[in-house]
Amino acid sequence: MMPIPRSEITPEHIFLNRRRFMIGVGSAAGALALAACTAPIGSVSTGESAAASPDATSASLSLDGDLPAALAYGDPYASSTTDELGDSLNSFQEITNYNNFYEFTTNKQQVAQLAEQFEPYPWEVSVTGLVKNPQTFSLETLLTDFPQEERIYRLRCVEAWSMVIPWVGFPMSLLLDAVEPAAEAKYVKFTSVLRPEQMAGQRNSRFPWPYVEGLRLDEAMNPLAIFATGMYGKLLPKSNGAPIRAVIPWKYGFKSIKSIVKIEVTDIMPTSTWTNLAANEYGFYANVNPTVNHPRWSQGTERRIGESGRRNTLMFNGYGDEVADLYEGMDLQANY
Ligand SMILES: Nc1nc2c(c(=O)[nH]1)N[C@H]1C(S)=C(S)[C@@H](COP(=O)(O)O)O[C@H]1N2
Ligand SMILES: [Mo]
Repeated sequence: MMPIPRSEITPEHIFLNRRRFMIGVGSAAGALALAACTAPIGSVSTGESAAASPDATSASLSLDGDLPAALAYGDPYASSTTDELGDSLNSFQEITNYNNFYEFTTNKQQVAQLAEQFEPYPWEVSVTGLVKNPQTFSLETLLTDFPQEERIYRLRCVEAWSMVIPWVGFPMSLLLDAVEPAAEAKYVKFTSVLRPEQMAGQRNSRFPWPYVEGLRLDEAMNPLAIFATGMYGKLLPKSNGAPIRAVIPWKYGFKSIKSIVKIEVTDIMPTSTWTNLAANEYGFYANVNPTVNHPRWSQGTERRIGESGRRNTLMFNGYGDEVADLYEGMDLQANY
């Protein structure tokens, strides 16, 4: 186990990474094109909101062109070449060609190809349960009503590989605030899309579809928890959970559920797909923790994709300053 020097994870550095993007003025027309998936997206450009970031420089992202072009690989944009620890970003190519997305296949290198037939537009996310203001959000509403910003995060898979990924998205807390959780709300349950006709892996009954996940409400409200709508300045690629997925950077990757269609606020601890499959191996919390090994392998080190050799795994994946207080007084060995 490696202690994390406080100096290495100053919140300032993280905040500097939180460059904001705004969907441009052309977004109304663009969003309609997005929904219909028939017309060019027009000028859906994400220009920076100067007020939003202390280090704002002029950088503009262009999602101009037809939807397929907007999603096409090439010209990936990120505000920095590293995360706040100085670790290099993984390339767009790496991030989109080494995926866990069992709805398509268990072969990480074949997800991208099999996901081509998936149609993420139009899209809606319903938010219900113990809330005062249940709502169904269209993708264009999610993109335009919530401020989109860049978050460069490490992603640590429970299988002991990792990447550094420049997401674009917005805090989960903003969406939850919008639906106004009731006083008795304690947890949030997420459900992925069920579309076996477009998702080859869902025709495999080895797994209980749809994929589900959950968080404690206070975990979901933590400022680091986001819904990602993009990556490298582009709309979220299909292989990474288009058009909207969770990213909870201090937890093992399986908690970061992809292609979300349903969010339910509840007072009952939700189960999750991986807990259902093997509760002794994958618990509800799944916080990255180098001192709690998986029953079948060590969690002390990890392989950063693109690097040879191994790195030490950091407690809470290096985000302890921001999330450790969520677990104060808890036995993290028992609550794995
Ligand atoms: N719906 C769904 N979400 C999912 C998965 C999945 O198979 N289905 N895999 C999880 C796992 S194990 C990991 S490590 C991350 C991988 O995200 P990435 O492919 O964007 O790197 O997605 C998570 N979210
Ligand atoms: Mo994973």
